[in-house]
This record gives sequence, C-alpha cells and structure tokens, in this order.
Amino acid sequence: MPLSQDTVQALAQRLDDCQQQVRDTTKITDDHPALDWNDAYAIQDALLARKLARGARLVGFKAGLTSRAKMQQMGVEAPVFGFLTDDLALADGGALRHAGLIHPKVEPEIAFVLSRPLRGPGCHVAAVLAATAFVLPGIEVIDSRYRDFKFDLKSVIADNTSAAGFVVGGTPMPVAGLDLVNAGVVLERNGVPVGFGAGAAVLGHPAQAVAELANHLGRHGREIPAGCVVLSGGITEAVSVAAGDSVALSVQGLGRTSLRLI
Ligand code: OOG
Ligand code: MG
Repeated sequence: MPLSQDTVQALAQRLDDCQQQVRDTTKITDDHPALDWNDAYAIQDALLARKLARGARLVGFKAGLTSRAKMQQMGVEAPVFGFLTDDLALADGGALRHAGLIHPKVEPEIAFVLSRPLRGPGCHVAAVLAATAFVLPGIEVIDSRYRDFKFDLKSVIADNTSAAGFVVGGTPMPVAGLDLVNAGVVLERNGVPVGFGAGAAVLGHPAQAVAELANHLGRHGREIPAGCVVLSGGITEAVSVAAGDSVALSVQGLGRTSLRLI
C-alpha cells in the first residue's frame, strides 16, 4: 500500500464531500499515480466507515462492470465491487431528487438475496444458487463523483463504484425453475424501451458476479451475509436520466420495478 493512512482518509473525505455537496472532482489517480488495488479498496472502506459513523447501515453489496456493454462504455476491463447503505435504497416506484446528484445514470440489474452467507475463495455459480433465497429485478442509479463520468478502475473502486441509489421489485422469485441466463431484460425511460439484454450479459450468468463478489470479500476475510441485497451489475450500457424521467425495468420471470427522478 503506497498510500499513508492519512492520505487514504483524506481521499475518502474528498469523495464523500463531493457526493454530499453534489460536485465532481478529478480522478484520484491523477494526484496519486502509484495508488494500488489495496489502497483503492482501503479508500472505499474509509468511505463506508464515514457513512456508518453518520448512522447509515450496510444493507448490501454491488458488483459493477460485469458486462461487456458496461466495460466498453466505461473503457475498463474487469469487475469491481462496492457496498450499499440504507440511504441508497428507494421504495419500488419511489422518487430520487435529480438536484441531489451530479450526472446520474440508471442500469438494469438482477438482485440476489441470500438465505445463508457466502464466503470465498472457491465460490461458484452453483454455490450462489444453492444459497440464494430469491432474486428480484433491480434498477441501480450510478453517479460517478469524477468529472464527465471518466475514471480508471482504481479511482472508481475508491468512489464506491459510483453507487448512488437502487430500487428492487416487490415479488421475490426463488431461483429454482428460473432461467437467469436467457431471461430477457427491457429498460424503459418514459415508457420508451432504451435498453435490452439478457441475464447472460453479466459474466455468462448473473450468479457468477455474486460468486466473484464472495471471492473478493473472502480475500479480505469477509463474507456476503444472509438477507442483504446484492446487485449483480448492469446488463446494458447505463442510460442518462434527467429530472422528470421515469424509469421502469422488466426482467422475464421476475416482474417489474421502477423509479422516478424529480
Ligand atoms: C461504475 C459502476 C458500474 C455496473 O453495474 O456495471 C456498475 C460506473 O460505471 O460508474 O454499477
Ligand atoms: Mg450497477
């Protein structure tokens, strides 16, 4: 870890302030080119600690950049992982203030909720399916704190992988009998379909993203707890949203969920 504890804390504060004050910043790797993967996740951990100290609760995790469409859109080549706190959770059909965000985009995802904890290494699709209580359609709102939504992998990890909000559907579906690989996905903005895909877009099977999250957490001596929500990553490119937009997602076999920007 080339960065000192003080620098890690200062960078977490910089990203936290940007989110709270709704302003962007330059990539942290511009100032700290030697920053390594451990530094990037240490900054993310420091960001989580700041939010928990303000009274937030950890309610889940997210995998990001798990589809080719997302990797190409962002110009990066590997999945990243982040955390979800309760302040990011919206009620199904709920509204998010556009003025509280810098340059938000939405992503169609499949959300997993586990019935028992999962810990890597060695976690795989079958282990995830065996530990899954149910799956739900999920819309993630992302809002990079970096100027023009441009970043490298280490910078976006430090920024909690652009997490800014999420909503999930209200009908839990057990995975038995579901075909998450072929499940068709349609994202609509203001009633117009703007993104299409299938579950397979995420690493061949969205449960693979959950397995990789468990393996990532396992490397740090942690696990995915039962009952928390896991977003497995955007299936299509992220879609920009403006105040007044309504966004709906339907996933074949899983139903619908929606949110609004006001
Ligand atoms: C990084 C977060 C990506 C996903 O689902 O791929 C992500 C970003 O694109 O800002 O959440
Ligand atoms: Mg996402």
